[in-house]
Amino acid sequence: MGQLEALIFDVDGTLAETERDGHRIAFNHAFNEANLNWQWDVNLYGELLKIGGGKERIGHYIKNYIEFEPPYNLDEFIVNLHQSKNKFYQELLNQGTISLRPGVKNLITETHDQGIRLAIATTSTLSNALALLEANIDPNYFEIIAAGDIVAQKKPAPDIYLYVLEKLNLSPEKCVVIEDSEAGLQAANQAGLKTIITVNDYTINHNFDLALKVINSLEEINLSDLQKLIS
Ligand code: XBP
Ligand code: MG
Repeated sequence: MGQLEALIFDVDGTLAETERDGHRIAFNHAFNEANLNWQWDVNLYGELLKIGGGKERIGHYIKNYIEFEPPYNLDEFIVNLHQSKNKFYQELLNQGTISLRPGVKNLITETHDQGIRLAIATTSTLSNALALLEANIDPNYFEIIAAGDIVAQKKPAPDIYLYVLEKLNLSPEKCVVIEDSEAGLQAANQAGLKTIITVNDYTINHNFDLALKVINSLEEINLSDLQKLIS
């Protein structure tokens, strides 16, 4: 019989719908500010989301979608563009335009109040993940906030989940992951973790065969359901 000791949350798409009206808009602002005539519309952004990580996503776009000569070193150019995008993204969050998905706050609060440990495992940049939390919920609820470049390889590689497990000093069967995407599910699965999927518009057609359960929002589940699912 397994006993739930920690809940590990993905960020983008899971805690909040940050992509379409958050990161995407911020990327477009950054392109505009850099005098680039690139525009990522909702459909194109859905395709680009296959690549996790903002810097990696810009690099993938430059390589596969357009003809482009960077004005200086490409890696530096991408880092600068990504920093500008993150500034716009955090401005959006500070304006309070992006709230948590239904059921998220209740589940996190319940978990915290029951003394079960909480962690974050995200592909996003740490400052972006923190800005989302700070605008919506106490970041101190999370014992570990593992983000972005802290590991060598982003999701679907398992690195970020293995890192969290190491920091929590727990074996995977004591934990449940909450994710929204196939890449996130693959990452968690390869780390030996059981995963609940909360789908959104961008991920509804992903393959979730490996998930413990697929739901439309965290309103459909509570802590005792999660405890039963892993016992
Ligand atoms: C989602 C991502 C991120 C965001 C953009 O991560 O792939 O890259 O789209 O954030 P997750 P950054 O679902 O694992 O939270 O620009 O900060 O990378
Ligand atoms: Mg996600």
